[in-house]
Amino acid sequence: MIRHLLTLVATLLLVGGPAGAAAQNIVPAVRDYEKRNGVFTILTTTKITHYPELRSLAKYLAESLPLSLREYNGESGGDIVLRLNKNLADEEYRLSVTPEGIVIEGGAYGGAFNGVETLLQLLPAKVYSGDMPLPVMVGCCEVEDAPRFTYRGFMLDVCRTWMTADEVKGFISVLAHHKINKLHLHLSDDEGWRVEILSHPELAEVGGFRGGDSPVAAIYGKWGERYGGYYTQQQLRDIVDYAAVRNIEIIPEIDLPGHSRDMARVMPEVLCNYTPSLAASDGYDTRNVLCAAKESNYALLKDILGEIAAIFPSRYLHIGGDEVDFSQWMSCPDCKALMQARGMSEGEQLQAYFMGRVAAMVEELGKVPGVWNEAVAGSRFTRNSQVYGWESIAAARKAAAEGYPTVVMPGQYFYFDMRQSAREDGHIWAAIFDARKCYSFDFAEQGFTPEEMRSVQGVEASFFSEAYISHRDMKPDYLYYMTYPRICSLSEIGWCGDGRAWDDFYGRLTAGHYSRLVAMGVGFRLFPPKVSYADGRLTASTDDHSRIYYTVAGEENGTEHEYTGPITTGKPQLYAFRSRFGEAVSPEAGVEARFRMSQPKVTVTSSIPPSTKYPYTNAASYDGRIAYTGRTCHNGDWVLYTFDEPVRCRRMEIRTGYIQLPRCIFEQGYMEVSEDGETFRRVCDLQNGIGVVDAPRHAIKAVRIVSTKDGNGAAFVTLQSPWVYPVLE
Ligand code: TNX
Repeated sequence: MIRHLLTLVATLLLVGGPAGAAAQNIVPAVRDYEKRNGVFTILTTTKITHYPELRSLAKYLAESLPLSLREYNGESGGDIVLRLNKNLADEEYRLSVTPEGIVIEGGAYGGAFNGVETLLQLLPAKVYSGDMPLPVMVGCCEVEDAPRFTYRGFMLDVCRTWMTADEVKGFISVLAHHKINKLHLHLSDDEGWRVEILSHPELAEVGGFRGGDSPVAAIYGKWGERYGGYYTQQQLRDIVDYAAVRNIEIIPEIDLPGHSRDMARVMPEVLCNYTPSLAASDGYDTRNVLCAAKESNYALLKDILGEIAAIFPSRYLHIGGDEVDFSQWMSCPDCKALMQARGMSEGEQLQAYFMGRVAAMVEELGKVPGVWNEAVAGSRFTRNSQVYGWESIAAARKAAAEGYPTVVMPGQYFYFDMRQSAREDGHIWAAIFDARKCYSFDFAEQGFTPEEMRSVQGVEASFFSEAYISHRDMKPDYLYYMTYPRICSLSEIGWCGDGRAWDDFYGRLTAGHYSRLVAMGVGFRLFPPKVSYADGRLTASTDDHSRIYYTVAGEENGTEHEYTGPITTGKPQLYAFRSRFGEAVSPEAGVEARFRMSQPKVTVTSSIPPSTKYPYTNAASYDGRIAYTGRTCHNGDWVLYTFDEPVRCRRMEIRTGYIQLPRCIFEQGYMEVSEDGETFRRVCDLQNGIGVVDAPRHAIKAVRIVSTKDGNGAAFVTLQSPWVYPVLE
């Protein structure tokens, strides 16, 4: 008994009081939380008592709380009880913690699941690391809660970057803790086909791989090797089951009729009956649109979609419809004849025809077609489809106004492949935004009318993975860094919507939720520390319980020191700060001068003639600081950068390829520097088309990169002006 008491006291000390005190830190926030007096103590002998329909939920809970299960027989004293209550909406739940026990009631499985997730958040964060010490106390409370939207989704692109079934499951498990209930799986795209199709096995067996000996050329990294993978139908069923236990519905997407280059490389007969010239397409094979006039294509899609529908029990089957390039249809004799016969003049109309026929197949399979907003841009093909509004807020509103059930996901708030601040990794086409800006998304402020809101099913964020592939080896946490805590913001918008101020949310995140993410093993992004410099003192601070570290320019190996108080220095630009919390890390922060780049005058010459549109002269004036070569590179080709004046710097990078999407690069090669412009010294091999010289001892007069490989899959190479990091002194 005494031992028992001691353990209790120890647990109490460990978690700093009854765990119910953390209720304010629930993410997403609960609708009603009432604190009551007393605690319930979960002992090793406590049982999880459940309705027969909730057996898999009870097992799920037992993975976090190692308790034995028992089927409900009307008695419940001393237990954690999982029940259904038909008076509640499906995803609604009540959670009651009294000194006698814990009762979770859900309208349906999903409701009970949501209650279980809230219960986990009432426990110490350790519960997420799978070794929860018992006994543990839970503060008494009454919770009543229900989601704002029935659709709280996330889209994962497993095509551009291949993720194994286990990686997908790992990702699902964290989504589930945020009460996200849909995972939209982007299973086909130009660079990969990821689902086994028994009636056409070559789609996955050949099209699941790119590069190497595959007919599918690589565009986004791993250029030189055969790369990829696919899920067997069995693996997908297993993922579906795994997700279902976690109240997540998997919505499969086959992206049609565009984004189908991979399919077209495996089955060239799906293309239009004419061969467009590739000369105008930068060497990138743009023939990625299925011919709309070939009956054989509809037969093929019927086979494919039939199998997809059988694998995924979801109500929805997403058939894509984004970014269709109509130029091939417009030059195809068969498409032209079809358009003429049906009195069409625009590409949109033919797209509506195509999507309409495919949507009808989906409906015949008993499902609701999901489509990207472009699919309904022109003529409407069917009301019975769910529209994913991604291009803009206007596009999402338009679909909603027209009465389509609409999932709202404008890129500038919900595309988590976007950069989180100016100097970090990621795309920029939609915006640069962090979890705070994502959280600020407000339907009313964005002009959604009450009428439009009736069509809004919910929200979805996405992770498109073009850039992931080139970061993954060096940054294993990239996916989680890009998506958390932005998914926390998404989950709250979807769960309880606007009206709660950022400060309240941020308080819950940092005081409670960050620790949960750490216990889940998520390497997420912290907000950067605030840095200021005044009166010779350099100060860094955070308000998220993280620790701050700093490096000093010029110190060997970039040693990290822990920051413990203001640094007295006349050279604040030497210091870079970063905060850390578990595996989580912030981007670097410091005084502005720390990050300034110099732009010395430079002349670019090359063994490759320049493109006429973006020649080497005045490269610096191009948006994105890019010039193009006039052809692809050959083995031995070189580009020479000669500076007007020798450049002293702490680091110089020569980058080929476009920022973040290194496609048109020197795929293999090396970099040389010269102090006099005549004798060159080899300094490194290029990696991902980038060469780096760190801490050069002398001023650099010229740099040269040399290709050691023919071609790069594109018709040219893009060149960025040198990235010159000035000496900090
Ligand atoms: C647009 S979102 C796309 C994707 C890209 C993404 C990159 C959508 C329907 N199409 O093909 O991967 O941007 O952010």
